[in-house]
Amino acid sequence: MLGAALLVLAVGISGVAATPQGNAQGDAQGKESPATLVPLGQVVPAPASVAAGGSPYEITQRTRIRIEGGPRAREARAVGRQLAEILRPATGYPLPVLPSPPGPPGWGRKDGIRLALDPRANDLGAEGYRLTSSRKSVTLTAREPAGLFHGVQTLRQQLPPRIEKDTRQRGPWKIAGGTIKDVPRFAYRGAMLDVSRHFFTVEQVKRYIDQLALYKVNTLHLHLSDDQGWRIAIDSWPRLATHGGSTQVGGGPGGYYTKAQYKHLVAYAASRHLEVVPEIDMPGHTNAALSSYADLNCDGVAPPLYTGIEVGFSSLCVGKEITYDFVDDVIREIAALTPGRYLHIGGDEAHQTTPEDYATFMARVQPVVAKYGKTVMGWHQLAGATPADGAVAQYWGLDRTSPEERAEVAEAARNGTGLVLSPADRIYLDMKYDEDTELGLGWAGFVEVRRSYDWDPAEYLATRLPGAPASALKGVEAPLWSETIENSRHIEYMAFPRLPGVAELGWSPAATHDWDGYKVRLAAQGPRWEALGMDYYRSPQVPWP
Ligand code: TNX
Repeated sequence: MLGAALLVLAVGISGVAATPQGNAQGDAQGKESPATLVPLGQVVPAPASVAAGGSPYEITQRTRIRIEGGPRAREARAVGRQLAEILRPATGYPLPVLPSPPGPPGWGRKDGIRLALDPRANDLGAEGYRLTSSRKSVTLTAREPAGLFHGVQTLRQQLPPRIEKDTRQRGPWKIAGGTIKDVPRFAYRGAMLDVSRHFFTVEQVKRYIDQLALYKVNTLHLHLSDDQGWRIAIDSWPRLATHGGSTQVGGGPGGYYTKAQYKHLVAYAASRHLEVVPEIDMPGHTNAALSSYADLNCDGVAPPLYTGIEVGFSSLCVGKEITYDFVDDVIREIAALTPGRYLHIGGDEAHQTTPEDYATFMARVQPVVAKYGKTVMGWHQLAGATPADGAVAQYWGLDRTSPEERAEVAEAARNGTGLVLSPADRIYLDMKYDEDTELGLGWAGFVEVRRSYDWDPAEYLATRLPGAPASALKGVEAPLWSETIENSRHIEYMAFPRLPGVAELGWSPAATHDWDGYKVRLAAQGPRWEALGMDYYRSPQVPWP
């Protein structure tokens, strides 16, 4: 409530304060004025609280980025450098990153942009930050580097969209005055990319990571194996990648990540404060593995590689011991590449497996994940077996999902299984926006921008999964399945503008939820995506400038 009141107040005040400089909608002619001042807090996701007021801060030729990191100065400096790299191309300013104090003579200690790590700032938690902006300085404070990084994303959105360009642009570069205090609603804010149906290169995945980071998404779930392709090198079973990864939907060449490439991706994500959750989908969705090793098949015959888009036809052989040798090797090697907590074992659409076999399989496989120090994640069908202690189930149901299936998930949640919500008819980024969308699938219905944003995770839990305790809810994740998605342009067209809405559902307090306000903040992102060279769907529901 307080958050909402502050936000309303903030919009009111900054609206007035912004008048002399123009506002986010541009000048009287409707063109973007170079003096545009983004009202404080008019960013995505909406901050928890905003108190706008006072003079703006202007970044100039003389602005310094000062680091106060104490014993963690190195981590704070890394975020400071990232900020400088964002701001330098368009401003053309040197923006040195300096320790503070003392700094070079002639510069007041408090001038410039300050990034401060404060170990006592427990109110900011693991990811929160405080941003204060006034005539002399902008200060970002956080307890953890992730908080500083998220604060940098806010600061970036407070500047005009052309700050994102890689060539010098006209200033001035002003940040509205006031204070933002911001902490996330949920700890798990994810996006999933299916690199199996179509393979995406390291560069393409890094591009998506950067786009996710801009909206404070902190988890990248990589769907690394499916019927159409196995995308990660496993030393003890080399044909998984070399054969199983050799093609993709439509019959193109496919591909896979070497361990060095995968480690590089994980490190790149970590530098943007995202944790990678690797998924090896089992026992179904395994044709690429079954095709690579005949012994994994119950009949000992390897099927051909598959390049279509059907689901539910493959299964590991639950009754064979070699299956569990395979699973142990794969999980061991992937766990060794994974600094994050979770290892996702899929478990969806195992239509060739009896419920008994499914339960047997999961009872043997889940302890292997624990043995290698990881926590089980699975699609919500895992609730049909007995989820391991601390497991997290990813709910991808929709309004027509049966009451029995929901009850099973709710019961697992009562027994301690965590839940991440990915309702297919709300936040599956591969669903078409409407009947004219060329990319994507339609099995969960059309999902326009408003539909993907305009729901509440806690209310969803209470109404769709009654009996599941609110404490089970870890957050939300937007999956992007890639049956029809072949390149970065396709990823961007389907993810934007829906992904920022999911990010906001994960980050912003429920009190800020408001489609009419959101669509205006979202619209202001369009020019930013254009400046970044991104594609997006020009939804008629959004008042693009
Ligand atoms: C269902 S969601 C699947 C995927 C498909 C997706 C297409 C889930 C756990 N399984 O295998 O790619 O639909 O939307």
